Amino acid sequence: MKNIILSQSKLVVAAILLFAFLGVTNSCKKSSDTPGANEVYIENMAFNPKTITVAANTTITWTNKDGVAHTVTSATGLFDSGTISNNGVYSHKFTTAGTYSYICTIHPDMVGTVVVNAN
Ligand SMILES: [Cu+2]
Repeated sequence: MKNIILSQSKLVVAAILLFAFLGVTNSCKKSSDTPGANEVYIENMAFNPKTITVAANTTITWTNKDGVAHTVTSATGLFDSGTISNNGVYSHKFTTAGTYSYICTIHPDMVGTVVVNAN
């Protein structure tokens, strides 16, 4: 009888540890934030992904994950976000196939490219 109680309590401990482990791995997944299909994160002074490829008529959304302000500014003047502060977002719909280079005007070393494929 004592052995049964002992093994049951071991089982309970094992179950608690398992749930705790699952909880930890689950929260890790949530915190390792990655941009979605039509999304660019501005983080660590860079555009992520640096090159994004979408179909024509797709709206791309940039989110500034940095503590400092950035811009998303077309090299040809096609689009310009203006200043995007921390957690700010900017969206632009790309209607025409082509390759569009852009920079952050505050940090001109930050460059990105949008490749738009014809539908
Ligand atoms: Cu910047």
